[in-house]
Amino acid sequence: MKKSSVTRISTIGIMSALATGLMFLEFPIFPAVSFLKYDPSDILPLLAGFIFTPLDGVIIQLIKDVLFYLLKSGDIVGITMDFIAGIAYLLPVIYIYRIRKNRVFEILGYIVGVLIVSGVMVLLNMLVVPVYWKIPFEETLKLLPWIAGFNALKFSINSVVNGLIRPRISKIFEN
Ligand code: RBF
Repeated sequence: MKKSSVTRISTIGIMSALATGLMFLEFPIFPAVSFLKYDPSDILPLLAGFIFTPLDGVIIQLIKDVLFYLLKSGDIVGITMDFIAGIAYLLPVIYIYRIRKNRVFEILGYIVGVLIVSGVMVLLNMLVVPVYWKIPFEETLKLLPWIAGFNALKFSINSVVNGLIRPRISKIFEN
């Protein structure tokens, strides 16, 4: 299949719809931070970033978050955090892969992406959680390892799944 603009735009549409549906599968991982929920939807923006451009990945992340906000969550803070996390992971992964398009740089990208998103989201949660849950900063600090662990786990799972399916999916779009 050629990467024409028709292919690109229709694929972005299908991937956004699929990602929105996948987000409904969300579930908490750690009881201490049950407001952090895992869902596999971020894999689709990531795939699009690999197949097309990083901007296409960002567009799918945005569409699925806006749709999920409207259809289910209604929580602007939660959906914004999900969006920022998705982007903080996707951009390093894709840009590192673009330096050399091989398996080594792909895996290096996953590792750096997981480290960056975990660091960014820990810092962001330290600012947001005290206001969102109206708890003192010292209480929030106790959640730090869980928040770091959640993000590391969520994006490691996504990395492994993406690493397994991306080569097959990318092949469909080669001409
Ligand atoms: N999602 C993440 O992937 N990483 C986070 O660090 C993260 N922090 C959040 C903090 C708060 C206070 C809230 C409300 C949500 C956060 N989310 C985060 C999003 C959450 O896991 C879920 O996707 C959304 O709340 C949509 O249900």
